[in-house]
Parts: sequence; C-alpha cells; structure tokens
Amino acid sequence: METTSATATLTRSQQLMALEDQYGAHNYHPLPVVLNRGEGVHLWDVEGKHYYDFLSAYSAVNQGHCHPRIIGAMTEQAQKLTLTSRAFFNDQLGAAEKQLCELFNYDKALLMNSGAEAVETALKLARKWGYQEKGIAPNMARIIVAEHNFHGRTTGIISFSTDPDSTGGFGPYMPGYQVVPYDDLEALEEAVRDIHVCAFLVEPIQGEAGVIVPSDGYLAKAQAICKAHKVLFIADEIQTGLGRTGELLATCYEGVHADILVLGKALSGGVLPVSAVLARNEIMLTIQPGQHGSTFGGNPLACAVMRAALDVLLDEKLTENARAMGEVFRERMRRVQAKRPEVVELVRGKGLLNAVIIKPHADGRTAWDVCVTLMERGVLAKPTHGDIIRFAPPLVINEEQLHEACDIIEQTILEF
Ligand code: IF1
Repeated sequence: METTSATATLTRSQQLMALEDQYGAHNYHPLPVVLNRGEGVHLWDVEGKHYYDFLSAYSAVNQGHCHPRIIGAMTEQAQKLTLTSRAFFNDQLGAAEKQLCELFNYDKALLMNSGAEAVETALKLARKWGYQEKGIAPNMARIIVAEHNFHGRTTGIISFSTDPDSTGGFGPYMPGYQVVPYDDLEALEEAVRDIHVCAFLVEPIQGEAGVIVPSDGYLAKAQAICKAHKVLFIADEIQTGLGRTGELLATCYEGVHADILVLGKALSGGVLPVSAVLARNEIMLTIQPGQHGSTFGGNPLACAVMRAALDVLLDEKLTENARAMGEVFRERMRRVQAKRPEVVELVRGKGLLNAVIIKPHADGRTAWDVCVTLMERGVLAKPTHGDIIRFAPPLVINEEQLHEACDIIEQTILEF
C-alpha cells in the first residue's frame, strides 16, 4: 500500500488502523494494536512490540498461536485436498468423526464451521427430535435458554438474546424460545413443564456475560430436571470446552453428559473455523440426507486440522495445565484484590477462563482504560460489559510467563 503525504507521518499501526476504519465495517471496537505474528502465548505488533495474549481469540487459541503440529497438519493436507463438499466422501472425515465420538462418548458427530452454525444445527436437531421422538405438535416446539446467554450472532440465535446490543434493531425475531434466569433451577423446572418444550440450551459458564460461574450442582440438577420432563440438555461448550476451564469440558466438573454437545473455537486451535455437534443416534438420525448441510462442513482440511488440535490438547496435557495455572492466576488476583478492594470488586472463573471486575474510577476511568495500559505494558486483554476484564491466555502458558504477565496486571491495577 503506497503511503501518501497525509499518512507518511503515521506509524505502520496507525496506517493499518486507518485502512480498516475506511474500508471495513465498524462492527467492532478493537484495542488500538495491530498484530502480525503469534507463537504460543506470544503476539507481536507491526512495530515489533511483544505482548502476552490474555484473550486467546475468545478461547479459540487454547493450543497457543500457530502450534507447529497443527500448522504442519494443515500445510500437509492443504497440498493434497482441501474441499470436496459432502456430495462425495473424503478420506479425512470419518476418522475425524470417530475421534470426536470416542473422545466425548457420543454415537455421532455433525461437523460445521462457525460456532453459531453449530448452535443452529443443535437447535434444529432438538426441534426435529421434539416432533419425531417426543410427539410435539408441528411447529409448536419451544426451547428454553438462559438470561444473559451468548450463543452467536445469526438472526435465529439473537432472537433469544437478552443483550440489547446483540438483538436490538434486528427484528422480527424467531419465535419458540423462552428465557429463564441463569442458575435458577425453580424457573427451569417451571418452564420445562410445558409439553411443547424440546430442549434447554445453556453455557456451563457464561463467557460473554462476564464469566458467570453457576452454583455448584446447577448443571447436574438442570440436566436431571430436563431428563424428568423428556427435555434435551444442550451444552454450548464452544468457549468453555476443550480444556479451557481445567476439565476437558466444563460439564465434566459435575459429571454431566449433555444430550447434545456443541463445540467450536479451539476445536481447530484457532487455525480455521471448525465446529461440531455431538449426539446419540436417537437424536442425530432425526436429520436425514438433504435436510441439513454446509459447503465447507467437514472438509478434509478442517478435519486434518481438528485431529491435530485434539491430539495437541491431550498430548500436551493442556487441561491439567489450565487447572493448575488457573489456581495460580486467581491466587495472584485475589492478592491484588486484598491490596485494592476499592478497585477490584471480584475475581471469578475456572481453569484459565477468569474475569476480574474493576470498579469504575471516581474520575470516570473504566476497565477499558486498564486494558489500554495493560496493552502498553505488553498484556492483551479485553473488557466485556464495561467493568469486567476477561483474562484467558492460551492453555500452553507456563508458570514463569503467567507470573510475568500477572506482575504487569498487578502493577496496572495497583496504579489504577
Ligand atoms: C463476537 C465471547 C462473544 C460463544 C459461545 C457460540 C459462539 C460464541 C459460548 C458463536 C462466540 C465469540 C464471538 C465474538 C466474540 C466472542 C464472544 F463470549 F467469546 F466473548 F461474542 F460473546 N457460543 N463467541 O462464546 O461462535 O459463531 O463466533 O464461531 O461475536 O463478538 P462463532
């Protein structure tokens, strides 16, 4: 890109941010940092400045940036065959589906691309099952969701969002959904009495809402309530799954095996979009040939990448590391909270999915300002809903790196 006199005085980062501002939709408000290289927990911007990544692309990069085994699998497959469509078979899909089903203990898998596509697939499966297996009258199926949910950005999914930013101005909305308060078993029990209810869709920990961890036992009791009323329990583990919370799945903490499991993000190690829906035959086989699909769903390249991403997760014991490093992180942050209770309201999370709630400063500064200072000092994190900073580094982080980043976080909060 040639530089005109008007941009000659700008830094490379400023030039590139200006490009996006002029030619790109304004559907995000990114921190003012322009990245061009990643490796493990490390990121570098176009000026060569180093950062610790404490967002992991919203938990899509659990295995660390550009993991050599995943990149190797991608480049090897990319030189053989990338896409056949599902009009034909390919030599990667069956083995990938088998690996998923054996790892998570399901009969069948349906591969899609984005998380939202996988959630939509789960909703369609639940409705089909409701009609064919539960005998719900045609077009009467209802699905229960939790308040403050986040499951994606399609018009169907935002139809049951309670976040005005996600749903405002995008009507008319898809009917057939009912919202109940999160972590409220009585409300759930009341809602599933309706014979038209086919499923309950829930995040084991609500990520976007600000890492809301439900009461111990909520997921197990919720599943029991669903089972008692012949309602499918759908776990959206797109953000909480794949080791992020210190278990392979967040539902493992309570021994919950969801009727429908939804995965995405780190399923590919952040290399390309791969998502999956897992279920038993009774549910999965309600969709027959020609009733659902996607051009790229289950493509050979995605399958090769996914298989390597899962191998890395298990071989490098990233779940165990997330558990251990998460304990260290929360201990560090609770020490900061003890020093500055007037700044740090709360520290919460599981494994390496954590949030620190920052009280707005008297002079109007907020969590955003903390994140800007963190960025200047080499730690990248992003606030959500104003006062909550989510800290979620790749699960490959070691204790030395964690303490170095925590020193920066501590110093920044103590000075706030
Ligand atoms: C954005 C956060 C938001 C998800 C869960 C499904 C999806 C997501 C639990 C959809 C996606 C991403 C989307 C991205 C920011 C990020 C996010 F929670 F992770 F922080 F928005 F809430 N279920 N989450 O978290 O997956 O279609 O994006 O692949 O939209 O701003 P997707």
